Amino acid sequence: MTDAAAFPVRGVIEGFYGKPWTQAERLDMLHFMAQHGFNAYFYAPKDDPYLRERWQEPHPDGQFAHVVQLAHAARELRLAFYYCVSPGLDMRYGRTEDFERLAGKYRRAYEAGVRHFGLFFDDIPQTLLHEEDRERYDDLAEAHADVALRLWRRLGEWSDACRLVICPTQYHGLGNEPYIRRLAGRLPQEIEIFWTGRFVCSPYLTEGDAAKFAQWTGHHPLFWDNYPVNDLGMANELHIGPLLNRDPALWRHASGYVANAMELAESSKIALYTTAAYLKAPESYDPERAWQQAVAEVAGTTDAPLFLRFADNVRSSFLNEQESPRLMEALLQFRFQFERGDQRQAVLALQAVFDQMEETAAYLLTRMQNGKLAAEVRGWVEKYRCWAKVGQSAAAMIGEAIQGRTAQAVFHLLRLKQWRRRAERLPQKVCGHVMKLFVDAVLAKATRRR
Ligand code: 14T
Repeated sequence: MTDAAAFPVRGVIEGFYGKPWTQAERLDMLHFMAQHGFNAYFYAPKDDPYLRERWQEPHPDGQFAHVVQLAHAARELRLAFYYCVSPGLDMRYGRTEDFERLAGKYRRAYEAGVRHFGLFFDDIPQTLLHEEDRERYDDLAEAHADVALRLWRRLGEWSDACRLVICPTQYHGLGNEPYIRRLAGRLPQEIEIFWTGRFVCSPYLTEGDAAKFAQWTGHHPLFWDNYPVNDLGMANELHIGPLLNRDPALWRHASGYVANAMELAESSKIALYTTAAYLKAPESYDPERAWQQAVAEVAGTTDAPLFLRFADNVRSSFLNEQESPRLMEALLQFRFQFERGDQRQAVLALQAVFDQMEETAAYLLTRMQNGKLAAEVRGWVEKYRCWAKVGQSAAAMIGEAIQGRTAQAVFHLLRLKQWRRRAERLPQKVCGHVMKLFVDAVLAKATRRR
């Protein structure tokens, strides 16, 4: 299978809630994307007010100049630049006046050379807001289809090179829900429809689901994958693990695949690198191998081994339940050895594990080559360091206790509790429940002994 046969659209969307990327971050991301085989960038930050709350107003000149600069940079790099407007918070869908405002918004981008457009109806109320629209349309789907079709016609009058992507209000599910069927049924196949899969954040995307969506709606879905995005309720997770559980045959029924990125632009490149590997050759995608290569490229080959050691403890996301697999293994090993008899040996090995963890954290906090990556992940590495200190204290405590040195053991117990309090005050998710479970078990034993 060749590249061209797989996903026709291979994109990244700046579509998260939170601080939009800076212009420098965007330009850098466009280069990264071009280097790795992506072919489309979607400009849709939720917090650019002129795309959403104040969609009716034109971007101020300075900000629009940035949009134009991006569009030009994208063209140089042979990437499609999608300009995405979300009028659904207050648009009166049936009013000519509102439609002309909307069309004017796209026209300005068109005149700057943009040919790819997004019309987004996501994250708005599920019902028609205005009395006049309720009189005019049967339902929300009919209103959205009407606006989309009028826009599609208008874009066609400007140029037949124009492309249009719709984000429906209901963008997840099976594709057989009334809204999406009524909307999609009215739109020609050339208008693409975003879909996040069964869920907003879908743990799996399968060929079967994509095929059913296509059957129900008559459109091959344009997958909007909410990974690695970490906004809203996911803000304490750092999504730097590999893309997982996307069906190797997904492309057979998809018009494309677009990854929603994190506000942390540099860190996003790690997951996006693995996404690019998946998109290039979905059938032979090897997540672990792609991940190692991703970290080698983004963190640099010198730092990659230490960075990977850390990254193994920030795996949890809706894609992955199992946190800190290597640490977990070491802790199970410790319990086994300790209970089997060779307690001193077990404690020494445990100490080595946490010493290495502490050294890794200290290195990443002070000496990383990629300063931007270091700054973005700092909070998570600090948490990692706290857990290392907790572990070191626990190991030292156990070591003293088995030699009957109670006073020394109590000293380490107090240090353990101090570091644990510090760890618990940091909101970042690191090591999942692995360290907490370990510490609880150790403390339960320690208090039973005395
Ligand atoms: F339009 C979409 F396809 C989509 O996924 N929209 C948003 C997206 O911008 C956001 O980054 C993403 C991840 O949090 O989820 C969607 O936003 C939501 C989803 C919810 F379930 C916002 C509120 C929700 F309750």
